[in-house]
Amino acid sequence: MARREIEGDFIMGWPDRKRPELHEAKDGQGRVVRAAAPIMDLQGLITPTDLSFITAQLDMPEPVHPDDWVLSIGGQVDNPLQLTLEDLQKLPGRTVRAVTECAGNDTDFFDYLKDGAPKPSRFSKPDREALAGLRDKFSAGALQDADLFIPSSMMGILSSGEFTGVPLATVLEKAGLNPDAVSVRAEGFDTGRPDPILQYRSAGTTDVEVVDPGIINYDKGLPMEKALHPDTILAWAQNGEYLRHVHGAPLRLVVPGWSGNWWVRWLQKLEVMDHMPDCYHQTHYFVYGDSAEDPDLVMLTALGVKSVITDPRDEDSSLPRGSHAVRGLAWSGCGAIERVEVSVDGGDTWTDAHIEGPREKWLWARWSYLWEVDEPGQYAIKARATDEEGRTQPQTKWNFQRKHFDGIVPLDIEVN
Ligand SMILES: Nc1nc2c(c(=O)[nH]1)N[C@H]1C(S)=C(S)[C@@H](COP(=O)(O)O)O[C@H]1N2
Ligand SMILES: [Mo]
Repeated sequence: MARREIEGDFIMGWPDRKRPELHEAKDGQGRVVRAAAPIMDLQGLITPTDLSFITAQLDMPEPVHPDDWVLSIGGQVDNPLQLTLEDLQKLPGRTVRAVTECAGNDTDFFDYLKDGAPKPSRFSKPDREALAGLRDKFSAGALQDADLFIPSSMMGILSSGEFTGVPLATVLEKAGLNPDAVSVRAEGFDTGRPDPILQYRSAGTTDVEVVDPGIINYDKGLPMEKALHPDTILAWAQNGEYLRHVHGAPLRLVVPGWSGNWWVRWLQKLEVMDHMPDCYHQTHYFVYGDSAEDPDLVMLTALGVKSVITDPRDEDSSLPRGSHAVRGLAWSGCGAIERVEVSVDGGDTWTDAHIEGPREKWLWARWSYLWEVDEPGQYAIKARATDEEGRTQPQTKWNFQRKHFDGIVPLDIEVN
């Protein structure tokens, strides 16, 4: 085989192969405010920080220098506290490796599986024209920034990382929890007025009633059981470095297994409560049900269980007969991946794939399957993951905000 010349990027002055890129959107001042991670092009288990996804529900706040920052802890506690970053770093720390997946990641696959809508591509770059179309369609027009987009395909709104900080439980213990404490309201210092276009985009229609809470701070009321889990941490670092502003510096919540919206960034306040607070992003958005009027509407919490085929790809269009590695990722909101099965006949028969170690509780695992194919033809390859709790993909039904997609998406490939 002819050797391909190295062409692409210069890294540290040396020519190198083409590196995956963040699919990013900038505001009018050239600052990155949204980004999709190129997860299909990555290797290993930890997403490089430069390639991690970014999303925000409200306006991006101005950065706060850690020296000018304190975290206040109050509410149903014996000793309300004001802690600096230094104070937090004097407590016994912890590092957690976990997948962060936005509740809206892969949302368009719901329509593909349910209504036979065109198959979305996990590779499509965020599309400015599509956003302009969305603006027209929903005519909410409230996106403040002309250069802002919502990734049209809502793909790649996930990444994984190694987060370092201190367990939230340790801080709560220090403050002395009252016996009637049931939740911890975590508040960020970002503010804004929720843009109805996000709700319309989620529901795929303007025909949903959208509550206007006015200008709010981003907040979530974490139920006490999850708040006290030792892996729920207040993190100041990601992948071996202090947090970047876009990821919530100086301090963010890391809530392994639960969708990204729980991972409150830019923390300024923890309020222990004797009830579940009525947070907009918990009781109106990031809720699960058949419609906004569903009497059984519940807040979204743990992710389902999910696999993605990274090789081969729909885009490969055709492969020669022979042996091919089918490879991918699998993860769950409820623990380590126990099993991944692969079908090369559209789901009639399934074979176990090899799960590559390590299998960690909150992280994704890589898996692979050697596909020997002698017959030319059209193939649909599927992967199906099961976690250590015995939950098999998919766990999540269609829901009106189309959140937590974990369906089985066939890979269509021609062999000749
Ligand atoms: N304060 C604050 N925290 C927030 C948000 C926000 O808008 N404000 N967005 C949430 C959502 S919906 C997601 S998916 C994650 C995204 O985290 P990242 O941008 O660091 O990847 O942050 C969460 N934490
Ligand atoms: Mo999200």
